[in-house]
Amino acid sequence: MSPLPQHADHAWLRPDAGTELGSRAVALDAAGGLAETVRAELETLTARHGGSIVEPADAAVVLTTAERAEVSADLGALPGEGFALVHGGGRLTVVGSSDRGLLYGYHHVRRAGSGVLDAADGTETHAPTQPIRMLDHWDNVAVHPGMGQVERGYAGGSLFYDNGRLRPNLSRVEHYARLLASVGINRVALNNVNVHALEARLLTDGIGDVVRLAEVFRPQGIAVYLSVSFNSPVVLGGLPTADPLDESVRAWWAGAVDRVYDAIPDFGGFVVKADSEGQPGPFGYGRSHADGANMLAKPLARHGGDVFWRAFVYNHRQDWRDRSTDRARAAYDHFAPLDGTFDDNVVLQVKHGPMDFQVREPVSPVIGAMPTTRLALELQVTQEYTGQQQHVCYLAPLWSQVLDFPFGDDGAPTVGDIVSGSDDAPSGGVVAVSNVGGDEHWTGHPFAQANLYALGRLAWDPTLDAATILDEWLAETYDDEAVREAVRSIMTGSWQTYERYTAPLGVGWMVRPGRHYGPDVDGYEYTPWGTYHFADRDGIGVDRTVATGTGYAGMYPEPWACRFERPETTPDELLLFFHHVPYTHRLHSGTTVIQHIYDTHFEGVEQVERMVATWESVRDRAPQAVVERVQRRLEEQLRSAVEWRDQINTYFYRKSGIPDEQGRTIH
Ligand code: GCW
Repeated sequence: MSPLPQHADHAWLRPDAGTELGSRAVALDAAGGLAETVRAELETLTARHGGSIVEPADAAVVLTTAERAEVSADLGALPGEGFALVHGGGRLTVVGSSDRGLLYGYHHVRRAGSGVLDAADGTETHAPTQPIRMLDHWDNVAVHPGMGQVERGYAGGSLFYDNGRLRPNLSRVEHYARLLASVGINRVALNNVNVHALEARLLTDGIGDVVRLAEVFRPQGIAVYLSVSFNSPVVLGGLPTADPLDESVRAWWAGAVDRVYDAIPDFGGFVVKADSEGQPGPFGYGRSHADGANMLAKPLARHGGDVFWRAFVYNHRQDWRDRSTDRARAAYDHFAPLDGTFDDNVVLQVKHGPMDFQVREPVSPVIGAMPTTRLALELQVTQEYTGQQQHVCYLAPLWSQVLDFPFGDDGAPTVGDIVSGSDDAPSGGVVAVSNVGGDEHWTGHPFAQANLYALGRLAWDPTLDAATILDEWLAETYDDEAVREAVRSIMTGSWQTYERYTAPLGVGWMVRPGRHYGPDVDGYEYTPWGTYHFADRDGIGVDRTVATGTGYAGMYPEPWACRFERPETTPDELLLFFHHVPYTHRLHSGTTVIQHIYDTHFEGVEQVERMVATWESVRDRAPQAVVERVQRRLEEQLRSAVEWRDQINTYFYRKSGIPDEQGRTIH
């Protein structure tokens, strides 16, 4: 058993922050489990900062719920999970729609400080846009050969499990649950969607571990989910089949679900990766994904649970010679025809792009094609393809761009609107793969904490600005203004910096196969994974047009289908995703594709050099453990960026024979 380091790093819940609220006379008038959580938070905060907990009549700040609130303002019906801030009568009253809304209101006021505490008389209400704000953990109970314990985990082992068992001491999970609640996360899935033999048993004889984790997450308003194997009736139940239309299979699932709810009455439900990358699924029995998902949905519905069914289904045994198969089409081809056939408690969980969390992809067309299905947007906080928490890469601008994408002309519903639900399809919400682990800084790179923070804030309100979220996180995480300024300058634009020195113009991949770190331009080119760039001596890119390519561009509604069909109307950053063009093709920016490749790769490295210098300038001011960790990671980022620059530039120089206009060194 390897004990976890205790959390000297509290991430954005620094004990010395929250002074404004913590130094006042505060009252709590509310009942319910989450109100008790708020009470414990207030006791700690006021004890630390010299405030006190008093009767409501004596309080400067009263925290209460709608049913008890004594305020003159007419609050109407507060939205579920929402809260109102009522300034009047010489005090601030924080009114939660329920104890859950109160918990979120508490964190809002703690975070905002005097700007909110001392605001002028008046009332404002806050509520999440997305009712579903969920993190998926890709944690395995045991360490798996070649993959480590957490699949695509870059922050040490699992926070939950060690050496094949649940950790006896869950105090770090308690702090993690607080961190999540403070940014509004309300659901977590506890185990990897690739469900191995030991992990499959969490559903049955391992349920005791799930009970214990549910006890830790419950006080923070977070429901727990399990990833389950579609073949559970076979591997756990000993049945000869897992056919979703077989009565004995349905009965097995009904019994399994009932037993889970006996143990955990507020259990959230299941996450399922089926018929994908070797996981079993309904195709194995000649059934559709709606048959599979609905079979699980029925027994869960009796208890109020949901199925999150993943749309990440594609052929990973493709023949690279076959130009008619396009992995980008797969989720749409499989799922769009099933619109309207899923049960009400099935949420189809769709990755934000059609491929796989590349640094730049178009938005998945599935999200615009299933108006009567509950859709969740799946994002990846863990930086699998964006530097693996060795590189600084602040992802909120990428996520904002996805959430703001309109499926139609300006004014059409955006991705954020669609997943927040409609009358035809209630919310599916925002689901993201977590980036935490047992690491003393939680996320490997201390600055990667900002991505987790931003994910919660954007799920709560997709219209929040990435720069504002960064400022909030900085204010909560570092107390020194010079450090904040340095980190702000390092992180702002870091997503584009990463894009500059890696694969160009939306073409994606070019990473080392399997590990997905570092450059390998042709690493995936002749593999079965369906991830090709087709570079030859004349040009590069994937022809996904309707006219001459795979037809993928036609899966979008107008104006996008027409725009993506022609290089002239495709945004530069996605050019090579949609088109195969000559190296001499001129971009909207005025430069040629080949010169763009050279320029961005030199610039990207220069930007990382500036990051290193900026961090050096505050090395005496930030916490020492953070200084050293960040410095080591920046050194690795610079080494890796140089490697990317040189391999990419050399590769394309050799292919094209076209020299750099500026005559810089290309090897
Ligand atoms: O990006 C790929 C990863 C796999 C992952 C898969 C998925 C959990 O490389 O490690 O498996 O996506 O999302 O299911």
